[in-house]
Amino acid sequence: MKMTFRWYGQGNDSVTLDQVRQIPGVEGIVWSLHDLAAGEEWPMERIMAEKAYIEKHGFHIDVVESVNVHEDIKLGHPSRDKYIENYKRTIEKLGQAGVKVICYNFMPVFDWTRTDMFKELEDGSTALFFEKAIVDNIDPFELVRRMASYTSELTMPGWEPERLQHLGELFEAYKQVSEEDLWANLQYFLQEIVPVAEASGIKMAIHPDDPPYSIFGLPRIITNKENIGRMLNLVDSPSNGLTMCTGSLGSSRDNDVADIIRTYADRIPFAHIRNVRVYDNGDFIETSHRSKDGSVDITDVVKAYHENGFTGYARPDHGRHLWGEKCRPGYGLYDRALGIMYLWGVWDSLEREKNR
Ligand code: DNO
Ligand code: MN
Repeated sequence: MKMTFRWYGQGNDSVTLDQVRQIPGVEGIVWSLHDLAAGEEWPMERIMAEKAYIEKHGFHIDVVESVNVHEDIKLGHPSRDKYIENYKRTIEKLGQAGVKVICYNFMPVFDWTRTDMFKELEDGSTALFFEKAIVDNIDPFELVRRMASYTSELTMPGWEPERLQHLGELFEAYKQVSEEDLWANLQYFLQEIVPVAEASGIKMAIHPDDPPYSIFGLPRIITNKENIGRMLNLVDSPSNGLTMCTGSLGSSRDNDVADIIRTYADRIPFAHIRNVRVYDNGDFIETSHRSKDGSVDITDVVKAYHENGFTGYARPDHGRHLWGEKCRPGYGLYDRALGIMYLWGVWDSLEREKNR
């Protein structure tokens, strides 16, 4: 397991790389060019500048999260071919720069969805929260206004203002797109890009939908074990893989995340490990990594990776906001650092057992 940490770039993150350096066992920075719009071809100079900055601080740049997919690709519009060409060129350039894994998602309109970014937990810390009744009862415009009220300083990936400007048109367009259409559009995309990824030494790793079910009537397909199997079979190649996110899949009680890991271990180049507490009414809140604190058995998750000899990349994904830290929602320093130490604690004990 190669430990990494997501970082949003200089001047765009409350955390510095010198701070990340002090978290035990972190070798790589998970990065992106966050100011570029979905569908744009990434300029080589920008890639090389980011690489130089991250490497100067002693980290590798093996994992990019995300290269976002333009909505026209997900919608299957004729203009998709132009955006797929740009995507291919970006994959090639990232391969030349030494990148090994590209995380992306195929969620229509919204990336991850929450109703509250700073919901208080029993211990006084705050965390990302999803109240199902709110999402079931408000319209998407209201949700966007709610999310936007948290984004004053740093824009949140997945909730970029330019993407959301066209919300009305997007919802109109997706009325024509069924789940099966979305599958066909994903297949078209993968058949085009996976050969380019193979030739570039890159593994594509799709991120599951968060939460893993339809919201606002939009189709969502990367939601459970069966659908992940279907996705992997669309193009049967090691370069067509999964970002296994325990928090996203774990926010539905129907998913047994450790079982999903055991089933698809050889197709998981990138692990997002975090815990989430799911309530009977479908609400969920992000918690500490500790198994006891949430509904996901993180100890068993790490065990599932360990018994499969996992050599891929992992990151703690989101954390709570602790000790008054001012940071991007879910992306503070402290709780992610604590999470990493929990993951190493479990991993190192398993290593010790194995070598006994
Ligand atoms: C939530 C996060 C996601 C992820 C994107 C990747 O679990 O990991 O928001 O960054 O979906 O495209
Ligand atoms: Mn994730």
